[in-house]
Amino acid sequence: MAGDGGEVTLLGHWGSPFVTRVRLVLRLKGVSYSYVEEDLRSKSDLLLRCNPVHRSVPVLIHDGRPVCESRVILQYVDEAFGSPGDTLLPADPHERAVARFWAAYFDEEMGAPWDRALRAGSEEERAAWMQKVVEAADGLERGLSECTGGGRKGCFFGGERVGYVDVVVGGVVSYVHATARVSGERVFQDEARTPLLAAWLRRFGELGVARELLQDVDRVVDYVRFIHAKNAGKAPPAN
Ligand SMILES: N[C@@H](CCC(=O)N[C@@H](CS)C(=O)NCC(=O)O)C(=O)O
Repeated sequence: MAGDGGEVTLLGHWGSPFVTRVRLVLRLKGVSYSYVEEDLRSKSDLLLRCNPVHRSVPVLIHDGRPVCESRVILQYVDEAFGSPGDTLLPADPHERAVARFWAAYFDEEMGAPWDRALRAGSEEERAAWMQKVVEAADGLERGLSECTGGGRKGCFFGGERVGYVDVVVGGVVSYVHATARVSGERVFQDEARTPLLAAWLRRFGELGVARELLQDVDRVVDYVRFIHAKNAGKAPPAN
């Protein structure tokens, strides 16, 4: 039964989209867990012991054994909890490979440049990285179309229900809205350019699990402005 089989602890940080995706999967799989908020400027000994290689959150500790890297954690939770027939990743090996492909695409082609944009030292540099994110959304639109038969099988990457890729992408939803407010880039929100992603964004945001767990957008807006100012060498606004 979900949640059975040992104590579960998640080391996280409220602003991290990688942590958000883990919180989403734990809730979707019905796993009870304790949450420990990390100060990333002064990491705990527990975090450094559990993730000595990357020293990053999220880390999931199950029965004393750490699992690191968010996509690895999602797959671990999917396999270790819940009933075997009720997984986020599809049962069919080819469909599973397709889901893993698009999850990796999202992290590499969208998440990585988005992070560079967040930490850019100038407005020009930030805009150039965001342009890469917006362009990569065209590829993700293709992925959503592939996973849903052009939208005929449902609006999520998992079809009618949320699957692995939805959780991976779902971690950034508050950043999508915060980015639109801070710098005007409408990632996923362009109905003409990425209609399936625009519908995905609306439907995902309406899910109970998303309403409950996604970060407050106002708080993310302040956080994004704080990081922009810090990296531009200006005195950051009070956070
Ligand atoms: N590839 C990692 C990325 C995790 C990551 O970048 N976490 C950030 C927070 S969003 C972190 O802990 N950074 C450590 C630091 O700031 O020193 C994953 O998927 O878990």
